[in-house]
Amino acid sequence: MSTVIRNGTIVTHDLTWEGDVRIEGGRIVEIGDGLKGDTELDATGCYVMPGGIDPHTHLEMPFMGTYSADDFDSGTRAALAGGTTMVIDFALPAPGQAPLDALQMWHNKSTRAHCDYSYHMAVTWWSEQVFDQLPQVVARGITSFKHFLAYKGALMVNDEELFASFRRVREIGGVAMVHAENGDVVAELQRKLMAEGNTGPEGHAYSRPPQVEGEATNRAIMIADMAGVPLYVVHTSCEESHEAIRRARQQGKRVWGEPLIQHLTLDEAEYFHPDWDHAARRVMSPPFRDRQHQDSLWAGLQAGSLSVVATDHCAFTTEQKRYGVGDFTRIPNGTGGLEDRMPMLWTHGVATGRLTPNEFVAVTSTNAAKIFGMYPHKGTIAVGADADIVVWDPQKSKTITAASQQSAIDYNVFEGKEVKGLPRFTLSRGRVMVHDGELRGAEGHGQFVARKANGAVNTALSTWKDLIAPQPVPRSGIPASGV
Ligand code: DUC
Ligand code: ZN
Ligand code: ZN
Ligand code: ZN
Repeated sequence: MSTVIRNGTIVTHDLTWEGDVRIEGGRIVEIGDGLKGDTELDATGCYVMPGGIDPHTHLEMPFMGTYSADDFDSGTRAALAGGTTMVIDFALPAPGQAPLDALQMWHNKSTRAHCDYSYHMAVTWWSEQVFDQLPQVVARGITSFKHFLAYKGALMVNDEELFASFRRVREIGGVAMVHAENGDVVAELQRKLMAEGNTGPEGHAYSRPPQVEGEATNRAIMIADMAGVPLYVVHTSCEESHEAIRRARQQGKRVWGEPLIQHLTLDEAEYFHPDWDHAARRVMSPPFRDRQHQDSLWAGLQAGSLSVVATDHCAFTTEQKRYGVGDFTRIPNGTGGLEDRMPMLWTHGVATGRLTPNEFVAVTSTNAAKIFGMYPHKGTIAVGADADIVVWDPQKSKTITAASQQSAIDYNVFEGKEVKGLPRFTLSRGRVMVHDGELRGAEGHGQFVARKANGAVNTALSTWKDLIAPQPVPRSGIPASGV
């Protein structure tokens, strides 16, 4: 059985051409003119692009006393509805939990996925056990390691742990990732704001100014340099962080920045909305910023100093958000975006002339596939690649509304926004999962994707050659303090 996508304009991160795509056994087997297949999908007037890869989601994540509301069922349905055909979630060990045990927990959750998926491994605490298991995590196809510099008393690691983990990640060929906000400063600002009676959602924004992100990004980049490890900075939301990434890249360091679609398109004024629910639904970390920061992020995507647009999809219902009535520090942090990332980026990026269709493909799919060790298996249209494809209709439009979304929550932070540019078809390994907004989901169709180690090192102009020479990291170099 073969499927042919006919009469579309094929767009990869570097090429655009007219042609048909033939699919068999879940893979692209031929690209050419006038191809024939058992099933034919009409792509007239459409772009045929690699399906989106969102490398930053939190599905069914235990967090802030609850669980994020979208699981691998509703979350991956939302992904497909918006043209995204793969997500990378985070396996998150609880303090004291072994990484391999956390990994098994995430494998158990993801059996319901409708599209392909992988995980990053979070390093939330440090010990000889964690040190010893990281190579086994890599052997299981998980080659990127996330560190939180915020969420003091929960997920946060200190600099000693960060440096030890970064050195170990470099040694095993992985990519280090960082949530860059200074958790100590955030905790103190939270305490001060609450003591002064600033208990509402706007306190969340005041407690996490761009400076806490800029400081932590600079620190993580310098520590990554000393460890010799490539660094991926998640949810880059402001000029201070972007500036540090830009400078590092100019110096030849392997550092990548990831703006979210929310930070590109939504404004901090949302936190001052008179309706508590409205503001609390938009509480996420880092918070939305003002226009000046949004412009910086767009400029970074255009110039190439920022590499990937993600969502940090971490959805909570209004009821869950209300845990924080009277205390903004208890509002579960997170917003949705999986279904809206590609249409919003097309509408505000490509349709406005800020990004070319090729750049759109790069930042929604190809760059993530390359950085996280899946290219060209994922992230492109090429013979031999998985047939994860979106047939994108640039004329198709809709108004975003929670009433018709796949996500399990009762609102949408983009409610009422018009988008022009939507999938006509979304295919996961050759199977049509979405046709004109109608979902033909298949729970359990999604497969785990084992990823290759990136292998990049961060040696370019480093002044720390002695530290980054390829030598084993001594186990005795691990902080004795453990958790
Ligand atoms: N930020 C959020 O808003 N939610 C999940 C975790 C994070 O870093
Ligand atoms: Zn984060
Ligand atoms: Zn996140
Ligand atoms: Zn389902």
